[in-house]
Amino acid sequence: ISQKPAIFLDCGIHAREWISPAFCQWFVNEALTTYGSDAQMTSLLDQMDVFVLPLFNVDGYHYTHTSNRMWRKTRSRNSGSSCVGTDPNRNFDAGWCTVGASRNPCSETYCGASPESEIEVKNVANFIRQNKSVIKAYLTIHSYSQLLLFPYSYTYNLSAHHNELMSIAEGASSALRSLYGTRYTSGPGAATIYLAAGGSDDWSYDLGVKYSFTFELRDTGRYGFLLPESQIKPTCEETMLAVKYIAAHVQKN
Ligand code: ING
Ligand code: ZN
Repeated sequence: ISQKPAIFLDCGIHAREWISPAFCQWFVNEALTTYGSDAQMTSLLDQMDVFVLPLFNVDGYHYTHTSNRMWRKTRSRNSGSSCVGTDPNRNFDAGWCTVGASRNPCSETYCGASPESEIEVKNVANFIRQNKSVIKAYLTIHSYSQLLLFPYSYTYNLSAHHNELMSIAEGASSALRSLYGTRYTSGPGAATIYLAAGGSDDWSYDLGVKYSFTFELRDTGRYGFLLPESQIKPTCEETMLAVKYIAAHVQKN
């Protein structure tokens, strides 16, 4: 039980986005091996807790290793349909299933039978609700497209903290670019990628977690979800700089 302010970080919401769980594992290793030597990591972990969910969609991720590398959704059964799975990033209770999501269980963006119908979504939402007094930031890692997104995705309306979130996203993108020159675009989800309801960052933001961001890691489409092994380490290294930039901002606020 923690009294420190906290950051919640999740990876692997979508099964085929393999660079994402790689990043959470990298983050935990960096935290454990640079605490005490890296000044920023030491100060961050002295002052804050970081809750890391290294693999949100365990069943889907497993399925991408055994049966279908391009699987996106969960693997839950849908009553009345032979199609399997719900899109966990359409299943949060944020404008649920109003735009950019489908009521068809066979769709890749199926929103589910009801908000939080997926056990993975329900449990993450419960954890964040139960700890909302300490959780100051929610970071979720996807791929691909090299974007740093923040609310809203379910509406074109700008969030109440749009200017602050945009400035943090641009600072984090600059920090990321400083290592290998990888260019990211920052902005609210709806205008930057597409309108889509039921996403986790919109839900956490509306719950009161002001610093809610969705990362879309490398690349921009040459390899897409099939990012070569040679890019895992540089992608994780540059992403760490952006995550640490956001954490530093959260720490001083
Ligand atoms: N992109 C996200 C998706 O779930 C997104 C984009 C972010 C939508 C935030 C809604 C909210 O479609 C990927 N690649 O999954
Ligand atoms: Zn995704």
